[in-house]
Amino acid sequence: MTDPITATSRYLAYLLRHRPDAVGIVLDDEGWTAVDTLLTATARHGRTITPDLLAAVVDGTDKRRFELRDGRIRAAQGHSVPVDLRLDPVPPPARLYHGTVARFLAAITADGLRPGRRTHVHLCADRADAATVGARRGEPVILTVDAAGMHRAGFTFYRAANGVWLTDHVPSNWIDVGPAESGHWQRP
Ligand code: HQG
Repeated sequence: MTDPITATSRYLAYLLRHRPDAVGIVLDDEGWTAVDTLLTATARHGRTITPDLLAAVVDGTDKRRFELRDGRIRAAQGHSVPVDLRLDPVPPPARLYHGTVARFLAAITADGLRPGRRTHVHLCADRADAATVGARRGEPVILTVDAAGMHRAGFTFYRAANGVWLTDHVPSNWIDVGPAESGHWQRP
C-alpha cells in the first residue's frame, strides 16, 4: 500500500503537471492554481486532501515537487501542459547527469536527449539522484552531460525551485555514456 503522502503527491503531480482538466481546474500561464480551488476540485472528485496532508506533501517529501506562494500552488517542474515557469537562465555546473535505461540509448545516441512529452529535458546535479530517476524504469544507466561546454556553446539552462536542472535538448555530442570518473568524454 502506498502511504497517503506519496499517493497524494503522485495525484497532485498528475493534476498540476499533466491533467488539470481531470478535476476541471485551469492553471495560469506560469502553472499556478489557487490552493482553495484545487482542494475543492479534488474533493468534488472524491479525494479529500486536508490542509495538514497538503502541508506534509509540500514540505515532507524529499523532492519538493510543489511550490506554494500567496495561497497558490504549482508543480516545480515536470510539466507536459504548456507552462512558462519564468525561471531565469543560470550557468550550470561543469557536469550534469541524466538517469535512463539501456533500451533508450540507441535513440539517445541518434537524437540526443529529448524532452518527450515534457516541456524540458531533466538533469541532476548529483549522480545518485540521476540513478534514482533511471531506476524508475529498470537498471539505471547514468549519462554525463558536458553542461559547461553546452553553456559556452550557447545552450540555456534553468534550475527549478527543487534543484532539478532543465534544458530544451541535449545533442548527443555533449553526452558521455562512460563513467564521469574517467575524466574524458567518450562521445557516442
Ligand atoms: C528518455 C521524475 C528515446 C529519457 C524524475 C527518459 C525526473 C529518450 C524518458 C522527472 C530520448 C523520458 C523526469 C530520446 C530521452 N529517445 N528516449 N531521444 N531522450 N529519452 O519521465 O528524465 O518523481 O519524461 O532518458 O525524478 O525520466 O515525477 O523524463 O527515460 O526529475 O517528480 O525518455 O520525473 O520526477 O521520461 O524524468 P520522463 P525523466 P518525479
